[in-house]
Amino acid sequence: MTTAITLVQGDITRQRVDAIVNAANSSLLGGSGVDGAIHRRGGPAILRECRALRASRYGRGLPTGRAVATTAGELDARWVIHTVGPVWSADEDRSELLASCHRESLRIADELGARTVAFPAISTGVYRWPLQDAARIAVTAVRESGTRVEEVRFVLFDERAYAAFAARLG
Ligand code: AR6
Repeated sequence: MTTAITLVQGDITRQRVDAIVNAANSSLLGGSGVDGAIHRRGGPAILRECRALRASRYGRGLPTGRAVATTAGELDARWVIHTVGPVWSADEDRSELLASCHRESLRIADELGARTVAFPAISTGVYRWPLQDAARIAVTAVRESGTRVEEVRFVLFDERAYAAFAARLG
């Protein structure tokens, strides 16, 4: 089955999808950017599950490039899939970790049976990944994932991010 890749400019917390991907950090305990917005709008149930994950499977935190699901709380979705993007580095090529965030998030989505999944532009905010390059890595990883998800929706916060993804999709 082919996965439709769609683009929307807007706020990921306003999307109605089966799963919303969060650009989290290893602590899973919240942050700024998308992470802050998801916890604010999703309410305390998400953080409760994140704390439980830290107390069990992920005592040392969620490693970069991996993904884990929790409830979506009050968001219009069933799950939030938390993934940890790599911090951009000019000296070291961390592209494989950014691709892994997309693959692992979709693997979890497949396990859950999610059919629609919204992704932010992982690592392009606080973690400073250049947008064009992040768009290339994200779109390629989704295309090559073999996921059963029917729609992968990239939700881009501003015009610049939208343009970078639109250029990549052609
Ligand atoms: N909806 C969609 N996209 C958004 C939203 C939103 N509500 N808010 C911001 N963006 P960032 P990162 C865009 O910084 O670079 C957090 O503190 C934003 O414009 O959220 O992966 C975590 O806890 C940018 O294009 O994530 C980590 O510590 C993109 O989302 C760290 O930041 C990603 O920006 C992760 O950094």
